[in-house]
Amino acid sequence: MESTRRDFLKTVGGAIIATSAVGSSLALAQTTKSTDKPSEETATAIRGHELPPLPYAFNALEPYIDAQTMELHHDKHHAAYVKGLNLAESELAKARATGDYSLIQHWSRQAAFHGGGHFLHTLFWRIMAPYGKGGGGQPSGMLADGIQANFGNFELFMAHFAAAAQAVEGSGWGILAYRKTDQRLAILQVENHHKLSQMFITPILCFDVWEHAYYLKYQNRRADYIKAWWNVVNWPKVEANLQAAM
Ligand code: MN3
Repeated sequence: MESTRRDFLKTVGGAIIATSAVGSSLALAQTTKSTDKPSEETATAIRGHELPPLPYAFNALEPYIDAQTMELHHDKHHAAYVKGLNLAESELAKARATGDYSLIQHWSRQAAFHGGGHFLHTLFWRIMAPYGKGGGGQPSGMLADGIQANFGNFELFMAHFAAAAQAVEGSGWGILAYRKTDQRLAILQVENHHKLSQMFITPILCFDVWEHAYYLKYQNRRADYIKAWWNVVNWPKVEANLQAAM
């Protein structure tokens, strides 16, 4: 067993070196060998992050979010975060393999930034839907109950969330998260993709207020973008996220 583990680590170490170039990808991932029983070793096999496809067409969120913004945002910006995360993780893996941790602070920061960017964008695409086809309206069920219990009512929640998103300093996100520790919903302002985050939270709704998310259509009018965005929020999906987080 011990030698198997050593062989595995050696293999992973080899993979680290072999895939350390830009664009390579390393990540903690589930086992991919369907014939093998999952084990501690295979459960930590290394695999890259990939850009997930948009769940709808670039123009699906018109007129609230324009097609050109969606295309650039997904194909260029999100893709860059995936690439950045893969690079950071491969460099960290290289550091483990070589024992050279001289750039540990740099690559840890890069992993936090690009990892936050990748995972938040992945959530962002999925909590939106075309207006009238999943997008817009109001939350119901468990999510509506949670919003009422934590914020008073939906209008108060919207006002709080919009104010938080509006006031994010520079680039960042408004986030609605479930905090398992005390079973509360919380609204967060996140700068960049990771700063001002709280520990022990699971984002269930996130709203990109980087200028790349709205500048082509709204220029500097972030407030107008926020107001329009409510029309494409997919509340049933947000509720499903809450249930999954609980
Ligand atoms: Mn973005």
